[in-house]
Amino acid sequence: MTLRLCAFFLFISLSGQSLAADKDMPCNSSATKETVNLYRNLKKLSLKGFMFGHQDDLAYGVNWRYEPGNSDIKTVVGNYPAVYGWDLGGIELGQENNLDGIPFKKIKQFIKESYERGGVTTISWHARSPIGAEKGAWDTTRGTVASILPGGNNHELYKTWLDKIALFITSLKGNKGESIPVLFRPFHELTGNWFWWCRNTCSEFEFRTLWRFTVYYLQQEKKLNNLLWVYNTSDNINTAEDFLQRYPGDDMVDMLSLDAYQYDDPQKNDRFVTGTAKLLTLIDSIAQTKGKLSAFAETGYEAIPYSEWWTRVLLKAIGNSKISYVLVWRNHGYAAWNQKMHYYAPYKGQVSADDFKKFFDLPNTFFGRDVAGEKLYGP
Ligand code: BMA
Repeated sequence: MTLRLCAFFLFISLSGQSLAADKDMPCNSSATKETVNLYRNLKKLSLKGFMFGHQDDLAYGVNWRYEPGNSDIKTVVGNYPAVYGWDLGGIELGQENNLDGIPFKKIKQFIKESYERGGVTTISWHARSPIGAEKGAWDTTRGTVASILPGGNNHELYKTWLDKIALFITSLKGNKGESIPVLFRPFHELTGNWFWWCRNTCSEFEFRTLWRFTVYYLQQEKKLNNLLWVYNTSDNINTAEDFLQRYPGDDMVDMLSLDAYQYDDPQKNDRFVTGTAKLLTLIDSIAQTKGKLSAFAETGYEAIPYSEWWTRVLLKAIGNSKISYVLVWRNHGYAAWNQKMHYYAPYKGQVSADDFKKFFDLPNTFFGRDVAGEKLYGP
């Protein structure tokens, strides 16, 4: 066994329960000041309401791309979202652009810009499968996870991926040189059956080891102390046991979260509202017991054809759960691959724009101006 491998096993057996017992601290006891502050402030903020987030908000929207200062959300409510989602898929290959074509250099700029305004950054990672490359993250060949774990054929390759992630995250610095805190949500929708890390492709033990190795490597080897770790399932679960089946441990998670999309017509049935409300209540209660944060990490109704979706559907689905934020997916615009519009946030003139304004005006929905006032990175 190499020295590094020993260090990993030592780390995973020693880390944990005693450190994680302090509910005022993120799971990384060496987290930077700003990261600890963010963690504590998000807990306080979640008692008053939830933040609104949008994926790729500053990069493009419906009918525009890379216009400095632009944001579809801003065209509707005159304000930016509070949370900005980005994806690092493609960084592992050394690509210049992520899987949706955004240059990583621009993502870095957008993160700095939004952080300086007081916004919150969350990062997901649609990493390409090391085995079924042509399907990208959406390959479900069994054994992929096993191949990148310590001792696996692709383990060294996986470490080079993490090196690239670390280089990017380390480069995120505020004006004073401080590291910008990031809500990091790797291996998302883990209870699904569409990504190479989903539950149909690896055992519970393999998934937990993947998570724990990733935390170990980024934290101990790469010294990243600006990450809050976000555990995320899709909505094909029913119970706390389902949600926690692959949970890597309280010592390696800061936030518990759900992804759930509206697919059917909300005016014909309320499945999305009732199903999501039930799961968010469940996840929120698990988070409260564990002293963790919770979030509705991805949602949306593609092209939002129902004009009152924000107040009559999303708001009800969230109910009284104490989530930190809800984030809707990206505003790609026209999607040539399936010949329809692919967007989840309103833009000026979109049919749900007026309803979104009502949602924005509520005292418990937080946008850019609200989080700027909250000073989430300060004591
Ligand atoms: C999906 C779609 C894809 C995109 C992927 C990762 O939901 O938006 O077009 O590549 O997310 O961002």
